[in-house]
Amino acid sequence: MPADASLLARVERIVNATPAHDIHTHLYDPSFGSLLLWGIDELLVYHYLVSEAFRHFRMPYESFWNAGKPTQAEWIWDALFVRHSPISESCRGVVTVLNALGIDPRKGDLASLRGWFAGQDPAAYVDRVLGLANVASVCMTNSPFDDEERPGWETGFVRDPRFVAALRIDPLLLAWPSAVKRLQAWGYRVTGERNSANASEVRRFLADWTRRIDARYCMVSLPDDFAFPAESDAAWLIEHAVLPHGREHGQAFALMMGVKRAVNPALRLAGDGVGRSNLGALQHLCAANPDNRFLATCLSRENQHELVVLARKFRNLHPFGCWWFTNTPQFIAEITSMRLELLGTSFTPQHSDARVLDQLVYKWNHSRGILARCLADRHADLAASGWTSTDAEIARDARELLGGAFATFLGRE
Ligand code: FIX
Ligand code: ZN
Repeated sequence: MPADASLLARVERIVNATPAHDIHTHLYDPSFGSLLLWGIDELLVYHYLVSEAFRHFRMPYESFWNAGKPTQAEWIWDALFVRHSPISESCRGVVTVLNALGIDPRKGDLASLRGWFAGQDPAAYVDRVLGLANVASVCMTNSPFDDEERPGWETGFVRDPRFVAALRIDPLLLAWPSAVKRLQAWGYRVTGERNSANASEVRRFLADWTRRIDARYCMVSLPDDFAFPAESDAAWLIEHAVLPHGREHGQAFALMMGVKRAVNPALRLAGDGVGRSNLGALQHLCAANPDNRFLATCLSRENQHELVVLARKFRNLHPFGCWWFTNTPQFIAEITSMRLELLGTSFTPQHSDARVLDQLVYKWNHSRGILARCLADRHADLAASGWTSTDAEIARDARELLGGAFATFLGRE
């Protein structure tokens, strides 16, 4: 039942005051310099906005890509904020960010917004954004296959403890023949054959990178047609390298399921789509590997109920996030309520997937509001059944949902 205004206000106060641990982003430790994106131009050229702006653009795709970032940002601002109301979730996000920073987006133009951001000190701005978002830690997505990122890890740097690492291995699992060449160049004795020598070298690679970056978990995003067991490189590598590595290092494996990469390649990063996954693959992984821990999020709305039911059957499975195309108020509310009703607080309702630092502010502001409403409604139902919750109990729920249950699942309380 919908919570009354006073219960809702209590839960909102508690949820807003509880720091969140953001378990999946595309942000970087500030030591990576320009890899950590921030500011108005980056907010505007976010790939979510690029695909929305192309709903209005008439220009050829290449004209957009050939223009510099400032021009792209101006075109997007004009199409989505000037010529139309910014009512989509990603457009509203930019408005929420500006508002939280004390900027009225309706006063002044893009030039004045740029002037404001240009005046910010990057280090102080990181503190300010994390403070406004009430985010205690940010998990990065760290790929040894990323040529811009890898040198930073190889050289080493003083870590910002708020930015924790996750080992991303899409190219290893989804493009094995090319990954073999890269691993060879880095000194791993792989040939590409599916044999134990190759599996053990891949495990050595995973172990080296796990130690180098102190990876909290290992992760991959998978296409909608991912199958397991299967006669595929990915299935073989998961079974013979990733899962043994996970058992040896006590490391969870995160599967982000259901992305159809490059449905429209002309849109580049904005061109990925969604497909319904076969969660039988995840069921098999969880059932056959009780000593491994799995984190999972699904991109397709149609997979959400099945994922929650699977988590009721397998305690080695932890659902997380409302990912990308499900990160809209309506779907967040639907998915979060369903998870609360079927799993209690033993899941992680949200991750931001932020690519631009400032987005933490809107992603967490919007998500917290919905989470508070869903949680308040559960406590209203509970009260109607005869159990009145205390503030301390609601605060415990909030801590679990905003990172506590995740840490427990990973064994890192
Ligand atoms: O695979 C992923 O981690 C996805 O989140 C990204 O590839 C995607 O581009 C994104 O930013 C979604 O929010
Ligand atoms: Zn992501």
